[in-house]
Amino acid sequence: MKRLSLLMISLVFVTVAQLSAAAATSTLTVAIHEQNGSGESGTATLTQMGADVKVVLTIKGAPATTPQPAHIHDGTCADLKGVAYALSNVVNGSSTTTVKGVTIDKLLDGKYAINVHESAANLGKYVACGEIAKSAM
Ligand SMILES: [Cu+2]
Repeated sequence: MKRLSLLMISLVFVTVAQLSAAAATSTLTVAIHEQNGSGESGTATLTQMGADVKVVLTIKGAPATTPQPAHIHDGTCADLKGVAYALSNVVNGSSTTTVKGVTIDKLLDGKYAINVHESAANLGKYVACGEIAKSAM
């Protein structure tokens, strides 16, 4: 009986330790991979800013003058669904957006992918994509 209560106490300690380890994610870097031979790849850096998430895309190989639409989509890069959150166009390889009313943890809990399209005129061609996940880098 004494052994059992010791076991129970240690289980409680382990649970408390795990809860404190599950603090809100404050920053996350997502690798953005080339798609369709575009030569474009880079990173998305997500930073929790109060109730909003700042998303900074840094893409190498992007055209200097053609703005490239970017979004956070539902789904995965292999199976992209609708747009969940719009991002600012990538211009000369960079894009910064404040996505209102979301947390990095909410994004991590779901299935979301950040993708970049070739141009507004050619949205159907995807040039780069990365899934929002802890193991993304
Ligand atoms: Cu998109």
